[in-house]
Amino acid sequence: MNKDKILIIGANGQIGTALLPKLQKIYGEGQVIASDLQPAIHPTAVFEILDAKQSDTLQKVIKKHGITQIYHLAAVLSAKGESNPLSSWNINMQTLLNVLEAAKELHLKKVFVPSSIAVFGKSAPRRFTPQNTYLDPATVYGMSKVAAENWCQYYHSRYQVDVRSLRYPGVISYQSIPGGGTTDYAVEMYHKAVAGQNYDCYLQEDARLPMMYIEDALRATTELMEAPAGQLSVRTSYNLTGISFTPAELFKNIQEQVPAFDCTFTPDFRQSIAESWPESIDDTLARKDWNWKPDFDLAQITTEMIAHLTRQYI
Ligand code: AKB
Repeated sequence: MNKDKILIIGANGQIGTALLPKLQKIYGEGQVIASDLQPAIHPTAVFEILDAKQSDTLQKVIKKHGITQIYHLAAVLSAKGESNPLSSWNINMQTLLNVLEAAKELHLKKVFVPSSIAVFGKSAPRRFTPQNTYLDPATVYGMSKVAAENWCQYYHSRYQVDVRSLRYPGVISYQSIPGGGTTDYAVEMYHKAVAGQNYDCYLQEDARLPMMYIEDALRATTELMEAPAGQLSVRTSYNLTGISFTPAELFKNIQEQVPAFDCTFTPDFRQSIAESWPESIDDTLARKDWNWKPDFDLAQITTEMIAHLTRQYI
């Protein structure tokens, strides 16, 4: 019997919504506590309204439920973060530091903190971006993730906190609509196509970015968390790759299955964020250390997305 008790912070978000049932399956429904700023959107979950900026409240929830692991998924993402940089920095850093302190003081077994391709900026090679390269992000979100990665490594080496992290690419999911990211266009395009509407994309048609299907992102997360600690050579955050495509390629791919769908391209400020990010990622270390291998290519993602969203729209 697995005695671990998991706290998800940011359970109403894109990753949290999909990760909750997966963790419930692994650990048992009563063993996973979902939390967010707003009331539960998951009818089956044990739920706490939690503002992780409040260290006392966070520690109370951890003690109340006997939490042993935290998945800290709450963050202000790249596009939204630019509308209020200081507040975004404060939210992203304060919540992270509260989680790491709680993990240290309350001797948690493991913590997961997502990072992002947003840690890279213009100085990093754009193709097959290596694990260790320049990190000069153009967004406050990216800056907060670079700092977060270093704080994770610091808490691991100084206090032996077993904190693990992945640099997620854009994640494509049907379970919820993402908010505030630069890669959100991909999910929006699927929704419009299935709803029988056309889409005006806010990125240029050739803005190639690393992306990943939610099932791959969830499997990467649980595989990293289950890997023996001794196998992990990266304690900042692992590069992680699925596939890469442009908005034009996604449009064509969707159109093959939804011939009536049309898409136009009207780039806005998010285009310059996309241009500062890699086109593809070298995730050799993830493959070597914990046997990472993505499953889904673009055609499979499109088939899955259209099937799932069609059920939601009828
Ligand atoms: C965003 O677009 O901000 C996120 C990310 C790549 O971290 N989806």
